Amino acid sequence: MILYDHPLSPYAQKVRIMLREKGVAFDARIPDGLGSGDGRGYAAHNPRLEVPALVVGDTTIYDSSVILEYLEDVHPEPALRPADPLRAAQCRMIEEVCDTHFEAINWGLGELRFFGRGNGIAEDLRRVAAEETAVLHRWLERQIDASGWLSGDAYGWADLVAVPYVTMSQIFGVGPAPDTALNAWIDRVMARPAVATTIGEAAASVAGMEHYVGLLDSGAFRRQFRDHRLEWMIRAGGMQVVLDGIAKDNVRFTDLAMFDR
Ligand SMILES: N[C@@H](CCC(=O)N[C@@H](CS)C(=O)NCC(=O)O)C(=O)O
Repeated sequence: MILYDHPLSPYAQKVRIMLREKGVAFDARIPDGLGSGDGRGYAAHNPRLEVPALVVGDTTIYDSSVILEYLEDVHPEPALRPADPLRAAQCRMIEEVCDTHFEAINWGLGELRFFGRGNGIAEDLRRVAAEETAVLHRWLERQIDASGWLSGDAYGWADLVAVPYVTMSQIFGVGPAPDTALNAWIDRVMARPAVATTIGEAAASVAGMEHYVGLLDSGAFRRQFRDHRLEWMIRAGGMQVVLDGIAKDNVRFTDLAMFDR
């Protein structure tokens, strides 16, 4: 199976973890031009020009949540989605909150650190990010079951979809405090080889990202400021970052023309 992804993408990490939990071999590839908005080639797989995308025969499935549901359907063992529909719905809610509100904060921190945005206001944006991350950490902590897992009485869906986001906040220096239940949960989840391998790959890829600072002006990147990410940047006080990015053409929005190919 070919998986178009990037090791630092939390959406891709969700898929890598599930494939590994289910023992499905995959060949991970970074699409040419990822992050540039240039759709020649990769748009045929995913008109949103995003990773992850999983190639299954003649079909490419995109959107990490859709991919996870597909994998659970075709590889039901070991089961990661709880059998109880209510518990499964709770897992999907945790996934939705992490994929939208949590991801947007980490992404904002990445724009500052890896792409050098936020001239003059970077510290203010980082402070907002730290405060908001703490809110979501507290929310996640309240979702932990008496069993110690987010998914109910066993490790599963909600644990594997949340761990890329919480460990990313650790990478950005705003992880949960050592004495918290959420931090203990990270240790528990990281004991899974599928998780440890995937999160290890993400952490190892950070060094490569540090080389991107300064490349924004080269035109190599036109970063995708979409939905929750755009909202976060504006909400946190970074409207000027958006305006500067548009003026310099290193910010882009969804290009619907890609769906017309
Ligand atoms: N809803 C999508 C979001 C995927 C997404 O935003 N991926 C980012 C990487 S974290 C991406 O590929 N962005 C392309 C770009 O920045 O050009 C999913 O769950 O798969």
